[in-house]
Amino acid sequence: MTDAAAGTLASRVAGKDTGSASVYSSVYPGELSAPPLRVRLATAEEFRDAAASAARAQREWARLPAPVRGQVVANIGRLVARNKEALSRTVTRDIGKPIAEARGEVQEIIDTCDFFLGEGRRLYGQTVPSEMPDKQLFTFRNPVGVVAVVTAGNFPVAVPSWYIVPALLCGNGVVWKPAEYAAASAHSFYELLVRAGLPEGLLNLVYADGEQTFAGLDLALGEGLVGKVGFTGSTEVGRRIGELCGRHLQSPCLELGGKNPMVVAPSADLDLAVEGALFSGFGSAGQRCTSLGTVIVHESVHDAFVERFAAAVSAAPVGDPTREVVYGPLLAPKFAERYETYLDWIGAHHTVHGSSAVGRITAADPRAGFVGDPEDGLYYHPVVVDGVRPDDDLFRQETFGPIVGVTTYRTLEEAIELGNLPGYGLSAAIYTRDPQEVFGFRTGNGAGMLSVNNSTSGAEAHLPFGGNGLSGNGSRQSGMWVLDQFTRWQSMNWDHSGRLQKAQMDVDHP
Ligand code: UN1
Repeated sequence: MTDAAAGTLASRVAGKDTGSASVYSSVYPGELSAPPLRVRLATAEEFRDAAASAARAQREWARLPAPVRGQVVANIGRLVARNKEALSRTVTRDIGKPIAEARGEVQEIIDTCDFFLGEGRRLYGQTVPSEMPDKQLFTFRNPVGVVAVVTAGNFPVAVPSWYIVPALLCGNGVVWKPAEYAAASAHSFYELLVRAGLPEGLLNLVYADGEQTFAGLDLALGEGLVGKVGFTGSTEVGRRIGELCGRHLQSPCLELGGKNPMVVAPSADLDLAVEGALFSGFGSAGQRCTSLGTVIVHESVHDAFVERFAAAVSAAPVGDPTREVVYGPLLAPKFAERYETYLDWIGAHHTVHGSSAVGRITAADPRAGFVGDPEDGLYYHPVVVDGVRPDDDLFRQETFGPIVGVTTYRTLEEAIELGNLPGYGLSAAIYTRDPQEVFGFRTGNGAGMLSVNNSTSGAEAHLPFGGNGLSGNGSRQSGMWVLDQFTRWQSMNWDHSGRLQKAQMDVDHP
């Protein structure tokens, strides 16, 4: 996109240009020399104003019957389906996600709309028996008001849709702050959302840097403009969001990082496990929150697994994301810096532990990590580090890059303990043919999402998505479970006895 087009985009999405806010230059990570997309960043006050605008529009919106709001969700799904290829290409061209994965991501929006359009006719409350005669109890779901959605750029359209679609369906307004480096994807999705029939001001897209976002959230929460914050991103930022919301007596919906383990048991189909490890370890360059962190392989099959895995990783095509590749460039320079730090660490430690880095890389020199010329784009080699140990940084920290560790275990208990050790709890997988092991793993592993003979990535839109521990505060996105995030229960009792019946006191206890 040219600077001229970018200027138009910036002023359209960030509101009036006061000249006071800074500008972010979003670079296509696959071609660093291409002209950047320039995005004007909002101030904290503008963020608050966007929330206030959503709050004003929300009152009318909430009065629309839920099935009618469901029709708007259906429109969103139809529009996205009609523009699937264009939106997928925008995502690829914006963040370097391989086109096949970008299409999958856009499909995830369509699936989300599919699910929630029906929910408009089902936003059930309950009728509940009373302990007294001639009295009836009810429950209702009320919208929370305005949902502030703050999202990462690795899933720049699907993950935002997990919040925005059900939030709107439930009768809320939305202020959405996407990652600046994924501005083009956010803008394209925003345009489709608005075209689907949302009233003016109900959904506001605001680009802002981290500090202005925090300050803007603080203002909006303080003034009672925001009823829920939904955040997908790093554990570190999630912690700050949690602290901020706590000060305002709110609990956010948090979806944070992961250090997702894959256990490969003695009975596992090793080829299937290798395929799963390649997809979840290196697909999207390991930049999904569900990406594989460590393979925990039984010592009896370790050598066979590592040999096949290293061969598969070495053969994996990396490069131009418009082609059939396992992954393209990293998302943005800050993630490349992080990859290089880990590469340094691997270079300094792997010999100390007597282990070896396999795949395409054995050197400590960060430049050795590049595929092609570093000036071209943020293309990096995949790295498999065999022999990671429980006290290694690489074992405990989310790398958010194309680096996978391998370690061994002897008993299932040990494998479970190793999987839980980093303290995250998003996704975990086991490859086994033994049902006893499946259920032992299920009860022992602390993750919100488990896979059996399948990779750690690839959640479906109608299952609860989310994690525990460092991966989140137990809140769940997707499916019917998310309704509890974007509505608040209200109860009502209706006494038609014509007299004052007192709960607990006017009841005969046999
Ligand atoms: C994320 O990385 O924040 O299950 C979401 C998956 C994808 C969603 C990942 N459907 O890997």
